[in-house]
Amino acid sequence: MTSVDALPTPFELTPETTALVIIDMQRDFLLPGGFGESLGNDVSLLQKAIGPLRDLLEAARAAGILVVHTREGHLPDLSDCPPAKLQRGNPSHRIGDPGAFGRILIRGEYGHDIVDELAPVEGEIVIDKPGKGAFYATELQDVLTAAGVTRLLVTGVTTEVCVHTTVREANDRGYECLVVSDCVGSYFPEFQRVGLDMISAQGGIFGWVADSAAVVPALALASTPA
Ligand code: C5J
Repeated sequence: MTSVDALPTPFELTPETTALVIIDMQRDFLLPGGFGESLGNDVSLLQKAIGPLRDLLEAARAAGILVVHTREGHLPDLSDCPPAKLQRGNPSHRIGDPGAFGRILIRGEYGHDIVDELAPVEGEIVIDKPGKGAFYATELQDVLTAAGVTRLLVTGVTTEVCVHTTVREANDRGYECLVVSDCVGSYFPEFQRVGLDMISAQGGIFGWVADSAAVVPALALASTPA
């Protein structure tokens, strides 16, 4: 066991009970010309997370901890998309509409998949989720239980939407979550700052926050045989 220097207190890292969760690092959200940019967002704010996250992913693979990737999206017939979600937002860019990288947020389309830099390798879990939270209508909790995981390193996009929703869901289910601050991204700098502050405020109301410079060496240390 190793301690990560984190807010509001050190976070105990135990590789055998910890998973790296990578939320929605999908082309639709991150690539220039994609869905995210078509809504007027600056995707470079999200792309900043790719480099640190690739390093963290390599460290997690080297440490042998469970790696879980998620993808937000829907079945081609949209039967798993509530009307309230479908009808929300810019009418010319709705879920299922044609986009630069295929139908927007539809499973199997190029834009729905994970960016090349963070592509899952064999043995890693990929959870397809219809909602913002990774626990809602998915097998995530069963997967974590079967693996004996109780502590999550949470990363991905966007900080205030799918990362936050997932951390809140996890917290209510009893998981200890550490959000890796430079491995999450928001289109809105203010939401990034406040979203991270909200995790560790009030004595860690939703969990812990640390940057990858603190987590990566701790992962290496924790997984080195004594
Ligand atoms: C959004 C997400 N922002 N993955 N999805 O709609 O955060």
